[in-house]
Amino acid sequence: MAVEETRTCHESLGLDEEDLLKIYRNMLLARRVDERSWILNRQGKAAFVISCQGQEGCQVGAAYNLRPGYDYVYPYYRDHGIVMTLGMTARDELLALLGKKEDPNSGGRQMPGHFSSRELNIVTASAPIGVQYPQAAGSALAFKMRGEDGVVLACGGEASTSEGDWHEAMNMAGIHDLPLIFLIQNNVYAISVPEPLQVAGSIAKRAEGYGFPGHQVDGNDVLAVYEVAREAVDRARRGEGPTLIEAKTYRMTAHSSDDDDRRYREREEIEGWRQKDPIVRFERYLMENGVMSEERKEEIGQQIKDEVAKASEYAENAPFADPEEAMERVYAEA
Ligand SMILES: Cc1ncc(C[n+]2csc(CCOP(=O)(O)OP(=O)(O)O)c2C)c(N)n1
Ligand SMILES: [Mg+2]
Repeated sequence: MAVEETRTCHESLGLDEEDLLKIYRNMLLARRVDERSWILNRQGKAAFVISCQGQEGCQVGAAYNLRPGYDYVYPYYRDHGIVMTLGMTARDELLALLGKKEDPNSGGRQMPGHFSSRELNIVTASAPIGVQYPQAAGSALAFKMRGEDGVVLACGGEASTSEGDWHEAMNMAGIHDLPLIFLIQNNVYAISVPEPLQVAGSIAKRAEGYGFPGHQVDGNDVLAVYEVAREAVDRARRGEGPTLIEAKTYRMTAHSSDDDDRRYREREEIEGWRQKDPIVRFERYLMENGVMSEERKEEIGQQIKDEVAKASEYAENAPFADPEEAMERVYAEA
């Protein structure tokens, strides 16, 4: 079921040490915010958590290629690593989690994980699986019609490829050579449904039927994802059309804070994937290549811990939105 593990090397990708440490920080920040979110949930402060844990490699690796505020992004609910790479902060994330007035995504109206930012061109998400794809194709068509070199990144899990919307958007992208990148994060489960009961054949190979390239990549190797996404982004900017990326990864937590995954998967299976944790793997890579020492790792870890603690304190003390404002900015005002 797992794709072969890869070892991609940063020099051949033109990434310097500063890039690598930025990528590392983004992955670690996403993980620590996520962990903090579960604590807030267990304390009864956060109603609902939906995690990125295990998927930070494919998220940060892909998003590191984008031009924030220029390219358009249609993330799905696990994409904390993507939105934070684009510029959302731990504070923004935790304000959203707790449904606070200052939440920049929706002022506390949306569920957590339904990202939105005008400045970052993150288009607001709806809860039905797959509806983002045709919208993303529309944005990509707009870039093309205007003759601009922007690209659109649209994300989802493997189960979203079972939706008609995904196929319609793939077809549209293929017909019009749209600057659209589909990043499918195949994390083996759709709530309790395992991949073999969701996907027949290969997701990556489906691209061929729509007339454009599809790649399967080790989604827990951040540099491998960066490389394949860079190729896709360059191709889209050159006006050559879409790419499908299937990143093979694993959902390390339960589906959400409302799910009990002990009912449908073995602890040993999770443990096996923990050995391939994308953050641990990247730490090992950075240390082996002399980019990060043990002391530097401690220092970065502490900085991020402090940043998340501060953000959490701020978000916990921030006021809730006023009930009278609930309908504002939901419907167009006459
Ligand atoms: C159209 C639709 N059907 C069902 C659901 C309920 N639902 C929410 S998440 C989810 C699983 C999606 O799995 P996948 O696409 O693999 O993403 P993952 O959660 O594994 O990251 C389902 C079935 C929904 N939101 N929308
Ligand atoms: Mg899935």
